[in-house]
Amino acid sequence: MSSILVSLDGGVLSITLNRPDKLNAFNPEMHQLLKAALERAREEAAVRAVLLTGAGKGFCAGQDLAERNVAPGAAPIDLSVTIGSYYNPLVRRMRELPKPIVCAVNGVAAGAGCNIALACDLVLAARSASFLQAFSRIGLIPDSGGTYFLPRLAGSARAMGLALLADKLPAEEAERWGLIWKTVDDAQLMTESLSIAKTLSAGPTKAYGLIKKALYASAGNSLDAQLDLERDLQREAGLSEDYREGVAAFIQKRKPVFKGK
Ligand code: T3D
Repeated sequence: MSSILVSLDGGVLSITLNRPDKLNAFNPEMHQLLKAALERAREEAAVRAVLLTGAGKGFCAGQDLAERNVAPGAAPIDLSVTIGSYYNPLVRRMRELPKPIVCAVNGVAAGAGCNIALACDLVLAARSASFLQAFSRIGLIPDSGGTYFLPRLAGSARAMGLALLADKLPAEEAERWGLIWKTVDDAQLMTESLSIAKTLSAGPTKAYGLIKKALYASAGNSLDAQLDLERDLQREAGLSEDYREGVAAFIQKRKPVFKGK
């Protein structure tokens, strides 16, 4: 069975992390297949939204630690190699994808698994799910963007508490803290996440890509720089067929039919 399941249905590319016995922990094969799925999402015009979730009871437990169990006396593993070749490119690929990524967190999201969820554009979580910066439990620091996302989403006091104490944060608290978009009943998670992904897949895809660009740039920009960026990106949006259609539909008092162009 493949460690990543991929299916395209009506503009939504569903990607399921599929190592349920390991709580979908990452190994190199899973990284490579996830990379291929996200490249497909970028290249294929038929893909207009992505839905990311995990198989089984967990979302993702980060790095597969069975691959990090070094024998006494053996040389340590240089973690910058996997961070540089797998985790960082993954987070960049997700943030730079010019199409929305909806994440359905179906269970515990721990370590890099937590931060990969936070790197998605709209995060829904099952009420029973939880978020865990597990890193300090094993003597590491948050990676995969954790030290960037946490203070920006939840503020530095909460970011520090999550990173130092490595306590499980229940989904409802994650929602209250502004880490995620929404918590839903477990039984509703996939229906609701898919419905949001389907809505997005029928939307103005180019504008969504530009919205991602603008909002993700804002954390590092001054107001002046952000206003300039908005001007430039709005120019691009204004040249799209979907903008033309949006205005025409408004004037004609009908629903717009966006084509993602
Ligand atoms: O190394 C690098 O390349 C650098 C990058 C690092 C990125 C990272 O993600 S570092 C952080 C790695 N992840 C963790 O430290 C989390 C480890 N897992 C846990 O702490 C717990 O599993 C959870 C708190 C997430 C969930 O606990 P619980 O009690 O619900 O489940 P469990 O019983 O611990 O796990 C179920 C099974 O999944 C279990 O296998 P078993 O005993 O039934 O055969 C467990 O060993 C396995 N599992 C869970 N997490 C991992 C894992 N196996 C390998 N690697 C894991 N990360």
